[in-house]
Amino acid sequence: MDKYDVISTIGKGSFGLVKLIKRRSDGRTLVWKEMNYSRMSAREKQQLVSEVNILRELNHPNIVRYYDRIVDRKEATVYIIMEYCSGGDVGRMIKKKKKSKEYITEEVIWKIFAQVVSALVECHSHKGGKVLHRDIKPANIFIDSQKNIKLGDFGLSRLMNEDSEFAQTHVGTPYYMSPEQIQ
Ligand code: 430
Repeated sequence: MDKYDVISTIGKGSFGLVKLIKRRSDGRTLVWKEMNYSRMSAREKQQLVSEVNILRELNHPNIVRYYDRIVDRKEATVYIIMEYCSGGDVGRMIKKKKKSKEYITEEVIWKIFAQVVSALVECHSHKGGKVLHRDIKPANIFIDSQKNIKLGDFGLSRLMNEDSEFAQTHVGTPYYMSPEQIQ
């Protein structure tokens, strides 16, 4: 924990807080997702462990980079340290554009689409089992300072390998569910 300085809070959710932090060793700006696991069920804890394990293996320019995790047993809190995407998420970008009655250009839409597809190719060809994201939506697509697109939030993702059954549970956000999930 003393390797980082907390700068501010950037977001809140049912999971906990997301904070902007600075790594002391090199001054690099990153974020951490703070999650208290004291009231989580065994299943939710397992999901959290699996999210971290999936994230740390995915190393791709269009996937939010995982750096480290800290477990504070006394506070029953895990901190997942990730890349900072200063452009925020595409969900917010759409809302802002709508409010100011601006269009997103077709060029930008294609750029976002192509980079999300690159991220998916990486997930689906992951050695050691395909990673299914299962919740792709504008709010889970982030933009970095150089306008690169990064797929994030693998909280609902599943690893599929020879010994896993096909995931049959219904998760995700209904608007963005794939036809095979709807089926
Ligand atoms: C739950 C949280 O998840 C996030 C947030 C990420 N993030 C990285 N840089 C950011 C800059 C601004 C806002 C969010 C940023 S990456 C990430 C993830 N799980 O991969 C999240 C998700 C969607 C929208 C907002 C948030 C947040 F506000 F809580 F951070």
